[in-house]
Amino acid sequence: PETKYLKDYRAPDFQIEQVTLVFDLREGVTHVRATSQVRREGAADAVLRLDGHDMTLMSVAVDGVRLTADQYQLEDHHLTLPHVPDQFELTIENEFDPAQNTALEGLYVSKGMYCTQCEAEGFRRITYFLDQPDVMATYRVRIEADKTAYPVLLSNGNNIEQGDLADGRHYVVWDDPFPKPSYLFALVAGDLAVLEDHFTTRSGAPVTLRIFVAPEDLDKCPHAMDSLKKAMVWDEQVYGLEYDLDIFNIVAVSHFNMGAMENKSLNIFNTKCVLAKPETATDGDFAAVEAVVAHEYFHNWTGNRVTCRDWFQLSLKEGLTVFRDQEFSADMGSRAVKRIEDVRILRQHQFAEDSGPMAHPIRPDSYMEINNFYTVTVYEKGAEVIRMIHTLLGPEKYRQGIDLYFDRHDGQAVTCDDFVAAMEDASGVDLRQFRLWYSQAGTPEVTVSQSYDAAAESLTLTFRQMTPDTPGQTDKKPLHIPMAVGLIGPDGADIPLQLDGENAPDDVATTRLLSLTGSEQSFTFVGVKEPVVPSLLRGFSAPVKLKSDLTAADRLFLLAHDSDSFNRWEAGQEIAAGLIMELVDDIAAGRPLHLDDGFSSAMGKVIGDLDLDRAFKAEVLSLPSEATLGQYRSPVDVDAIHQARKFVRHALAATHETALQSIYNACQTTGFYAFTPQAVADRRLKNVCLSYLMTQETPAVFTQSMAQFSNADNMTDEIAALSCMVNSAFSETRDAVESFYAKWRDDDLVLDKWFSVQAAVSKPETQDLMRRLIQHPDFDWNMPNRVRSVVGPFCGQNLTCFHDKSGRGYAFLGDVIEKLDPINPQIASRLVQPLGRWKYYDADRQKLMKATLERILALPNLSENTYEIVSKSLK
Ligand code: BAL
Ligand code: ZN
Repeated sequence: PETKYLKDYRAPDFQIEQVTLVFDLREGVTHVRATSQVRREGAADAVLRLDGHDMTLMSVAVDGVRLTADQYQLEDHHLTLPHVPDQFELTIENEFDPAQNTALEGLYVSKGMYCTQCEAEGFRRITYFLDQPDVMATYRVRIEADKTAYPVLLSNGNNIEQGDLADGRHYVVWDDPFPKPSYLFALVAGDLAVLEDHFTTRSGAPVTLRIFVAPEDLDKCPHAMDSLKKAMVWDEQVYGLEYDLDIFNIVAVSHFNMGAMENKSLNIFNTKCVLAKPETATDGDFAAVEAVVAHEYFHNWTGNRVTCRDWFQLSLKEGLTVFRDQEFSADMGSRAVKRIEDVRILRQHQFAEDSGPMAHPIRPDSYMEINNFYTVTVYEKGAEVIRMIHTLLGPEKYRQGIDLYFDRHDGQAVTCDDFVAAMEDASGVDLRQFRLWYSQAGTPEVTVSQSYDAAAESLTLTFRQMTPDTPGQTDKKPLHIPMAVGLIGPDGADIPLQLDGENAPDDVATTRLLSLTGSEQSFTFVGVKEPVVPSLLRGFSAPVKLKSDLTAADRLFLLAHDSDSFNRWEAGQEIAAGLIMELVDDIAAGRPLHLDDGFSSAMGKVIGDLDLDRAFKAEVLSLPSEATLGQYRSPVDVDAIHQARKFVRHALAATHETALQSIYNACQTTGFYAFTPQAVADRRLKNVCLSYLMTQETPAVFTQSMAQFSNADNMTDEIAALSCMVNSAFSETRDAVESFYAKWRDDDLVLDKWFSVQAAVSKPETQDLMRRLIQHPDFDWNMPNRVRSVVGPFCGQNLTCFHDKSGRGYAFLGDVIEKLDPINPQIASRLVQPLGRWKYYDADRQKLMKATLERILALPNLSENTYEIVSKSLK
């Protein structure tokens, strides 16, 4: 496959200003007629080269005159017209069968309904077109289909005409007045139920809101509708952005590669990210629906009104929109917990990506297959970069920058540089060095040391930064890192901050933002009358790895006192990670295991602290994951990490059993399910306590789990109890697994949970179980959610099984990729990625992992998606 480079970008030679599409949807074949108004923008001799995949071309006409075959060139992926006028009408007719489209890109069929996914390059599977985001046209779309099977026909914009046709067919015409790139085109045809609501924008414009779903899912829509209205209000209040059309539609689709898609006025959602009711969706699902509904809605401005010039700029819209949805969720629930959750994801997944074979900057320089770059780096690290701009500018100047960005670029396809320039010009803050965050890959490592001068009453913090080499990038330059710092006095209170050479501050701000710009830099705080403990990188103010000379006692002090809740949590995590890694050494050396008393009593205080927010308490009690611990050291000893972490959980539970049990009892929620921060916190803490208690494997606690499982009126409690039981040794667990299946076998999203819970069980028998799960009558290779639910937890969480030294886990993944790649390359290329971390494992596992990658690379007709990942993984 060909590699595309950012440096090769050229503005298009032609623009398509308007396109009229006519879809004739019939059993076995869909016929498309596209009539485009084309205008030359480049050289007089430039040829018109259209993109197109997997279609049968029927005819091509220029200004109504049909071309003969010698007047165009048709290749696998292109249709080229060598001689065209400067301005003309191009009419193309083509056919394909959406029912055969298992890649789920372009137009396809999911459970009897037609739907589309065009980002990034799906539109070229619908018609021959200039399928790139800097070509922006207005669209008029006529859809014709059987009226009984497909009563609902949807596309972007406004419904301007509809009527009946012969033979029981009907048609609808949609018109979208906003010019848009082809990736935002959408079409849906199906037999769908609808939840309808209304919103009035702050300037008084009425908007009809609709969520279309399979009829049996109608009772799972109210939460998404509620989330949509909250997002609309939030965007008006926080960003001054209003909705701009009369209609906003959401459609839920079962077979979907992504979480959701922001097509103009017709968002298409994976059912998983839109459907929720208490009996079937967990609190985590409710939160995800709220976040994703908001994310897609926010794209209407950050993505649609202002879009990307090219796909290298993907983070322009994704990083910014993730930052917006993170802040929205923080405002809707607990800000402190949201930040912790986001940083957990960043560390576990993005830091891993940044240290692996696919490491890339948030604005990549090159790619083979753009679908491989919808990554945690472009999205989550991209959001951290926007967050740092927000931090450096402050909220007011950030908002001025946003306003200037829209003033300058509404209706345009632009670059990340355009965004940063608007921020810089509006604020006067120099972001020249900061721009390196867009072009440099890798996670910066910041080392800090402190020296206290009692005589001078000063504390000097010295920071050093270094960004490791990543594939294709060496000798990294120092970055502009915003480092939020506080100093905590012996009484546990923050002290006022004054840097050497500064006047005493007017305000009593106790968090100070330092700008690290050099590879080594010192800051001296004066007026520090007593030794203090520094609280560094407050709120995780930059996506870096911080190494400090804080002692274990300092960290215990921070865990008890830090006013920055993120750092308070962080101190606990750091202590836990340090202890677990020491236990890993003990296991290797054959020493007996012992839980550190200081840590145990600190955790005891957290457990017993009645004033501590319950959601926060649950976060502190949740130890770093095995995957996160695996990043501390190489080669990764998966078995020892699992054993050590399990030992700590078991020992903490044994010591604090009574307290854990009383919290469990105190957190029982009563009455109807509510998705409120307090109720969510109660359920989360209760279930964290249950999982600790279950480590003791007593019949009493098993009975307690079984009772919770049987009596639960919500999925959060039901699946948490099931998960506790399947990880225990009690044989009665089998009954619970079977009864869950019998109860939920007709609900795809719940059944996904049934598969996931089993695939995550760290027991030797899971190897055989995995083989049975992919043979199960409810397993379906064509359903991305189902495939992910089985393979994802096995390879991502169940590290002892996936990395079993026999190589059986790797062989399983190899078999999965062999089967899946021809069906759905996008999903295959995602799932194969854990093998790319081979260099972090011991020699025997390295050999097995590489052999599996080589086996995949040798597969005939391997997709470009999977080829890119596997070939880069083997370098
Ligand atoms: N644009 C692809 C899906 C999303 O990020 O919203
Ligand atoms: Zn997005």
